[in-house]
Amino acid sequence: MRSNDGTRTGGEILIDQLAIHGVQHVTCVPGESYLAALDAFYGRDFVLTVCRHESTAAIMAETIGKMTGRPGICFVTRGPGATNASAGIHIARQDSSPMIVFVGQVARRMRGRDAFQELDYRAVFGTMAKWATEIDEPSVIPEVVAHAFHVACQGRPGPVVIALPEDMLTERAIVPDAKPFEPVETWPGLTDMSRLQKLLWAAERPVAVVGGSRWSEAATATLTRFAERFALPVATTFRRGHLFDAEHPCYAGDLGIGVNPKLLARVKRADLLLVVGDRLSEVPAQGYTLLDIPDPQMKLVHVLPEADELGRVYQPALAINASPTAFCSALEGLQPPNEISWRAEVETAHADYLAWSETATPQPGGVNLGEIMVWLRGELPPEAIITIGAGNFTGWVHRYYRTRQYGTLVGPTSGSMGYGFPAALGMQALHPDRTVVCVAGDGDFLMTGQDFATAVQYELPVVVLIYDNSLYGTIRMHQEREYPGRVIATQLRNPDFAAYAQAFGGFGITVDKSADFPAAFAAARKSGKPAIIHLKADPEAISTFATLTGLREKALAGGGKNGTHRS
Ligand SMILES: Cc1ncc(C[n+]2csc(CCOP(=O)(O)OP(=O)(O)O)c2C)c(N)n1
Ligand SMILES: [Mg+2]
Repeated sequence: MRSNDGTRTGGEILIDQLAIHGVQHVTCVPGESYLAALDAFYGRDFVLTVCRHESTAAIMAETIGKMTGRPGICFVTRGPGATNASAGIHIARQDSSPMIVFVGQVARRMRGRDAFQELDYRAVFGTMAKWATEIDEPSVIPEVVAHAFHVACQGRPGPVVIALPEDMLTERAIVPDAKPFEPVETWPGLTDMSRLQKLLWAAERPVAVVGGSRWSEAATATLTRFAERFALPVATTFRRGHLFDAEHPCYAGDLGIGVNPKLLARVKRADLLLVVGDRLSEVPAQGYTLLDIPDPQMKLVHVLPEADELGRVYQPALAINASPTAFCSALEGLQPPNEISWRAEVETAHADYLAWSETATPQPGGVNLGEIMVWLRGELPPEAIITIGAGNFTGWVHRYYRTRQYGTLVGPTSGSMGYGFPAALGMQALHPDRTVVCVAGDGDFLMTGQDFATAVQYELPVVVLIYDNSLYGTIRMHQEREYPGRVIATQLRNPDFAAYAQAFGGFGITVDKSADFPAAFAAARKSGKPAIIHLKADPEAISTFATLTGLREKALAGGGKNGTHRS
């Protein structure tokens, strides 16, 4: 109950700040450590989702941060709540997503005694989060929270952890609110853009690569116009496929795991590489083999919103410290040469992509996830959202699904299993009217699958496809390559996932032939409920281009590494 003497509790001041900064969605698992903050949500206009596990709450918040560019907000209890949430905090760090995690803390006078569920959050999250802090006085809440929004969003975005001592949340204070936070774009200089223009005019085989965060629908539209004007082949980096329309004539493909060899060759032999928004970290850089380090073989133009990241691994010919949205606006001022000598290249690049993703490769067993992806891409509208976690099953999504719109492919660049399902919940909460399809592995799904209960509770009608190969398939693949025939700790005995969905109050159906998928999908959508389609796959179908037996035989014959997916 609010007092009328001008004072507010720490909890009330905090929740008022969240409203002021424009927060709409909050996820949580409750705890007695932050009851006063929870109480301050009572009767307020937030969409508050209570989850069954803090990893779900944190990943949902990370997804909301990733796709809106404003921090996703998550509340968890001290100790075990915080450590459970750490999966999402690590993802937000690696994926450069803005997020703020509020964590309960023991009362101030008890700190340092190893009190019940006590943790030193600055120490525990000091290297994992972008910033970890604790609020000692309710009077500084507006200042610390405004700063947290700034830190989470500026430069390279990331997670902030804020610990809230229990007695601080109930203490009263008189303090003015902070002003609403607005993210600041970092603009490229005129000299940067004229140097880029010169480099483009001198180029013979330029390629653009886009990835990272801090994008927007408007920025991707501007980038597309730039690509059209310059006839530039554009590739997207690992799990950032939503940044460029896959059906656009300038799209060159996905620079992730299991990459099209023709795309790899094209990027390697480019004489000018324009990398926008992405660090070109280990996975898109193909285990750091794509570009010579530190001095790349081609002229590299690296555009990132954080000066510290520029030159960290690669020495660019031109480093531009700018956020993708600001940089793309500035691209409107560049002029293409009168004659674009590389025009035929863009056509070949797109043709290579189409050929690579056109038809699913044949696979052992009745279910071919490639065929299902090909069907879905013809069936789903461009605004439908696909979410994924980590595992070999994602290879079929990356290769055969064609993302056409900003914000419609959500996956962990950090390769964290268990991501896709909470991401689907986050995206469905953000976009109640869109179709949201989560493609999960059998191992992947059960890392956060208890929150199917959350989907049912909030009537979030996501459709989950579980690719059940009864394996931690990715690891089995590596096992067969490195230790052929010595199978250990990678076999899974799974539940009946259709019955699982039904037991929770959702819709469940089993499919063991690709041809039965369209009817199953239609039934799932028609049910209007959260749904699981249990895809019974043949374990032999280990990736888009290998079988388990094939891998084993090759390794036994001393054929060396086969080089497929990592996670
Ligand atoms: C949280 C987490 N734990 C472990 C791993 C290591 N790992 C990567 S892929 C994988 C197996 C994935 O199995 P599944 O979801 O069934 O997909 P599959 O590879 O069989 O298609 C494992 C254990 C990881 N990436 N993330
Ligand atoms: Mg599996």
